[in-house]
Amino acid sequence: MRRHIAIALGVICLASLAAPIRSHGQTAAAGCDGIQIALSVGGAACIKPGSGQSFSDCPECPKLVVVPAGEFMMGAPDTEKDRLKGESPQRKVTIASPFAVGKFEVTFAEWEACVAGGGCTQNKSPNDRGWGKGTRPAIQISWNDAKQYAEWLSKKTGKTYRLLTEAEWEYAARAGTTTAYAWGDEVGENNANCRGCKSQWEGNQTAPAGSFKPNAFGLHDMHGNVSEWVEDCHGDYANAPSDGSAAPVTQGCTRVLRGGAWSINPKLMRAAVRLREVPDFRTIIIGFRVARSLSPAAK
Ligand SMILES: [Ca+2]
Repeated sequence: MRRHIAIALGVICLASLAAPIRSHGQTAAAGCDGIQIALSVGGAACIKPGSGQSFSDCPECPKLVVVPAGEFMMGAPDTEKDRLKGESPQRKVTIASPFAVGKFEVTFAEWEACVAGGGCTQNKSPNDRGWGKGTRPAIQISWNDAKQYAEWLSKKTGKTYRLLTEAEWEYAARAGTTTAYAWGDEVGENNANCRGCKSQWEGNQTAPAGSFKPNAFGLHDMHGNVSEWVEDCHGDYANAPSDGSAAPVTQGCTRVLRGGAWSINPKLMRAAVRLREVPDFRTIIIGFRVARSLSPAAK
């Protein structure tokens, strides 16, 4: 017997997990036209990559969408206005398997669940500046703090939660586009939260997660709101990996931040922009989102 429960854009299929393994590493199940994802709470979600359908492993876990496998040109083309030195040379990057990505930046409510659950011991009460917590993205989060959250979530769910690699982040942010922003080459009006994005939060504070339209993969706030830590140490692109993996760890590594933020101008909110900071740095424009691996080997 199979029951379908509509959750947000997605459909959770409580079906048998006894299914053959597909060559790309996900399980297939009769009646599921996407990927059958075993959930921490039991049962499974049937999700079509790239559809924007979402699932989560537990009520307090982040909502996730599934990004499809594919390839893209990482970095800014020579013709891109406002391109910065570290954004080239462009190179083709292949993402071999679908993976799950937080639909939103990790929120204060999700952060507080981690603290209450005994994780996130390094940063038990990040200051919200009086803007409100709940569905606003957690701020004042260091790279080390973000790693502790992913570690707690992995332990809680038995699944592999982690930061996105830098290549995965740009692939997910572009969502098939080649323009400066996922919606085009101009920042436009009310497409995101930045200083110059013409939204109601205009350069003053964070917006509640999901206040703007999602990109083609169903992801919100990849551009703007809070700048997001990714896994990689910052390095130049000349010898960077082309398989979607993180750049090698270097001595004195600074970690990459992506997507710009509420107080940052549009030029630094482009999909190709790379900022960096030391891993224990916390500030009011920095947060993060998580990824979840989907291959059976990684749970
Ligand atoms: Ca963001």
